[in-house]
Amino acid sequence: MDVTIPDIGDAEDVEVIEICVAPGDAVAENDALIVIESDKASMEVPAPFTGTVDQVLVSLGDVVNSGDSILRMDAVDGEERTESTDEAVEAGTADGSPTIVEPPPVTPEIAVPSSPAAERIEIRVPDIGEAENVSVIEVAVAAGQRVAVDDLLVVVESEKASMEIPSPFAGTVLEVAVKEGDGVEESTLLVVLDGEVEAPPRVLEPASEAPEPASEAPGPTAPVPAVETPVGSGSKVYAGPAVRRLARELGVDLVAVNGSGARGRIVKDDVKAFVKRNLGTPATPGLAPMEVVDFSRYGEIETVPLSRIRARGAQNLHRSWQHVVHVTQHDDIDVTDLEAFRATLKEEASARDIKLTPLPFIMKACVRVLEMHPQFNASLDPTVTSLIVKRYHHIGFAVDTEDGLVVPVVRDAGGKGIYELATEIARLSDAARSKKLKPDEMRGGSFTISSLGAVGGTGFTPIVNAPEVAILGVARLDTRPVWDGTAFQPRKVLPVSLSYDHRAINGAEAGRFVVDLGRLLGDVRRLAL
Ligand code: CAO
Repeated sequence: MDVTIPDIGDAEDVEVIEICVAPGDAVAENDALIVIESDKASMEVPAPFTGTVDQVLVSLGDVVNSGDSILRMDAVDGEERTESTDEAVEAGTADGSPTIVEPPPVTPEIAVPSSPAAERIEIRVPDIGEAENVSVIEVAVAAGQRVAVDDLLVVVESEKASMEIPSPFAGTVLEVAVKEGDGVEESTLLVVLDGEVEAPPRVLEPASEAPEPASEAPGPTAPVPAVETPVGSGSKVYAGPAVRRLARELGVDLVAVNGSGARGRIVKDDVKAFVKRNLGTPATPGLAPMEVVDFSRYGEIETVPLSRIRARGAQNLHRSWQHVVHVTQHDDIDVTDLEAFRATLKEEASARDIKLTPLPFIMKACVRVLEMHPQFNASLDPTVTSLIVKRYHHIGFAVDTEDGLVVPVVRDAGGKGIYELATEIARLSDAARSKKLKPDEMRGGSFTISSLGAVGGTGFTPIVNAPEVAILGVARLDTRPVWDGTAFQPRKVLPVSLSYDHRAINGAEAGRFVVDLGRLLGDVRRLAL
């Protein structure tokens, strides 16, 4: 029997983003067969009956519509079926027909007093169609926490779809009215905000009645069912309900899992691979817990919740710190000639609307040194028995944003010229600061640079961005007296600090890396060789 795409409402040309079965697979009624995604929702198409998959008729990325056949199944329960799946859906028969969760409407339920200066804003569960057994699976905020527009507040989930409810306004959370596990329904109060309602919100009424937004200024967005809008926090989880369920069963925090699906979506295999990897990792001896101190005994205190980016960053840094055997190699590089060259380019660069800082030169030089020392452009396999050397050079760089540290990645940095690198660095750091980075723009790095050059300092110990094996820290360049054998000369000196995983790299190799980097940055004509 053909299984078809059921009625998906107004959605058209939806994409197949996950195929959960293969020919020969035995499936139980309601097991997910494929996952489709429109711009508003992702939906699982479940098996209409227990049986065996005979043939899969669609591929990843295919575009489908209501009524399209997606696969062929043999029923094993011996039940004679006379109606087509489509007919069953149209007739609205519950038994055996594929069920979907309609994409919820795009209007968050917000009760705002009419005055634009209104402060108390109630965020409620929006219309969730016929979804049943909806519960809160994640509460992302706490009372007292400051939130920005679009920051995640709560994730609710039915049996078939999960929906993220973002904040429609910037403000402070006054009250969180639900906790994880609470059952909710349409209009259940979730969060009360002390909102900064400066401009008329973009969506307060159903779309058809809403006035056109006056500008492109960011406004509140709708709850996003089953998917996150990749706004660049990198901290939200982009996964469907079945994957969330599996993760919960296995005790996996999806925040730590990298998605390999379309647009970085986490699929079941990612969760399984994550579990496998962690099982293969030698156990770290337990740490004695930190003493819990009541600081208020010693004076006035204020508890400031960490943003999700900071909280996630803290976890990642701690994980890297625990797993990586860190050593840091410091050096001072004479960049007098580079700085003179950069000065001659200033005008030309600004005519191209480019701000030419030392960073693109450093990035270019790093790629050349990584080509000479490929073991730095690598990752250890989870069992620490081999080194996975990458033939590509995607260079991450730390960007300091209001919400915390974000590491966008410049793809194929070696193939780009200095101006192109400068443009890409500026584009990615702007996107990071305006929370517009796409998840894919933060993935796949093979080496990272952390530059505090604009800030100051004479050196620091960067933490390796595991599973990479090395990171270059760059401090502020300064004019110093350098002895040339007969006299002190004023030279521009750039302090660098290379942290590396000593399990993958020896100290002598790291020494040679910084010496070669110094040679290239000391005479950038060598970059052309
Ligand atoms: N020494 C002296 N001056 C430097 C310098 C250095 N090493 N690096 C940059 N500068 C100067 C630039 O030339 C620029 O000066 P002008 O405005 O006069 O041209 C100024 O500092 C500001 O540079 P920038 O920060 O705008 O640009 P950048 O290319 O150097 O860096 C970025 C971009 C995104 C890396 C940076 O803005 C940033 O966020 N850095 C912080 C990274 C961080 O937090 N790292 C720590 C993470 S923990 O490991």
